[in-house]
Amino acid sequence: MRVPPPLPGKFRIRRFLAWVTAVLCAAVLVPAVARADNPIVQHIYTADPAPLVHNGRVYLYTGHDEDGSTWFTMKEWRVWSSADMVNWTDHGSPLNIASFSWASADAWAGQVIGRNGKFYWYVPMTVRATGAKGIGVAVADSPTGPFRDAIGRPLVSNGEIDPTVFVDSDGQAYLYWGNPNLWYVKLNPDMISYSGTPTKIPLTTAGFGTRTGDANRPTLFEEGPWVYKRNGLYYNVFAAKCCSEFIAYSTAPGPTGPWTYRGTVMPTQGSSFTNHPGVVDFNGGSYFFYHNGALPGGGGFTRSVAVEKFSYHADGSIPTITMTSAGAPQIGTVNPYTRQEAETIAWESGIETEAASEGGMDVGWIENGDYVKVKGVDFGAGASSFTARVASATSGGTIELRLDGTAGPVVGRCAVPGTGGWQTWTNASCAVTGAAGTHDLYLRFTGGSGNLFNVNWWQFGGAGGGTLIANGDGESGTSGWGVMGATSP
Ligand code: FUB
Repeated sequence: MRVPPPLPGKFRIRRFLAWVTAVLCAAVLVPAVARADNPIVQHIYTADPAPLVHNGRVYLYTGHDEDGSTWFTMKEWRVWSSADMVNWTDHGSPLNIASFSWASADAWAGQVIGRNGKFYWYVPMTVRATGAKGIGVAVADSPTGPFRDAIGRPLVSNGEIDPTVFVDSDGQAYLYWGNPNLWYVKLNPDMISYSGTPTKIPLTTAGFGTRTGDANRPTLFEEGPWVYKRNGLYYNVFAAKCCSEFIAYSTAPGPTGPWTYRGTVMPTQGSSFTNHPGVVDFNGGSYFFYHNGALPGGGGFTRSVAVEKFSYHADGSIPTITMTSAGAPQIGTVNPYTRQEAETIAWESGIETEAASEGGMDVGWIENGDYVKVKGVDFGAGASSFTARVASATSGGTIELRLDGTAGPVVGRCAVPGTGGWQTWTNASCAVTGAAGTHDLYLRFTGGSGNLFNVNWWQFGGAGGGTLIANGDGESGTSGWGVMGATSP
């Protein structure tokens, strides 16, 4: 049992609640074993998922609910990515309210799409000059950014939110958004301007279901549209009814309708009165992203993004999907003999992440007993060494390498020295025995009191690998994060 440490206010509430949960678990003798992998991110609250498949990875764009929020207090957007749907790399925040000189607040639900070798991120915010909601567009050369305001003003601003973007097979791009209405406009090929004027999609009960009890909103459509095409059928998956919301969908023979209501995708569940859909196909499977309030301290304004795998019915209809704490199954295994980012995580306890001076992110704010779980690591015939890139402004500590649980067998203990600074990096290495075959790897951190050290990346050496190589990495966006068995869609 550990007393929650003093922390900047930003982290205090969530970590205190995590500590309370840990104490309660200990009190009822819950064993320290492998655990669920949903929600996807545990070290911050995330909301409004928008997945994008690119070059064999799923990039996940989310909002960020501030700790202790009592409103949708959201200042930045975040990027995560995975090649196996269970271990997610934290790419930090390449876009925030300050990226848009004309915006004042509310980094709410957006979506990213790739086109012409660039990535366009459509996001709703409050327009400072009017106080109304508008939608901005940011552009980047990589899915992880950096993103910059593409036009220096709102692309559209009619007081409504939640853009979704879709490029049809004939090359015509559409931007849809709305709450309480549902709008679309045809984007030009440059993706940062449009032709014609924003048009309202008729919200009929045939198209979007029947809501009872709200004379102002006769249909179920509330917000958060997610539009895509599959096998010639156009889908609009959306947050329905308020409040609490559930996820419903409609289909159409064309991008602008006519829409037919098709029913529930995900019932109201999960301790958050909003939900928000994101749907992709990846590596031969279909995945539904959503959010809930499942983390300690979670709720309507402290939400977390999660994912489930599903299969369309033969007629193209979407099954009813239920929230789980297990999440999607892993695709392939992780190769420990290539460099892995420390911020590639299936589950963690106690850590935070931050920008690393060497590029990308590192795992920091580590205290005694904190851990990072990496799921499904294939050690092959066996590992013989471990190296981690570490930094410590104090006297360091130890990385325990455990298999299959925080109390699982220790296959190595790596001493981390003080390095003279939290961003003064050195390699710490140690011998490894007993790590062969496929296991969940737990990096469990031990030491004295207070913050111990930071970890930027790690890599094993041994039978399956060789000497340490500094290859590309997940931080750079598209290469090098080795997952054996995974293929591009
Ligand atoms: O996250 C703020 C708002 O809550 C989003 O824009 C809506 O979709 C709802 O999830």
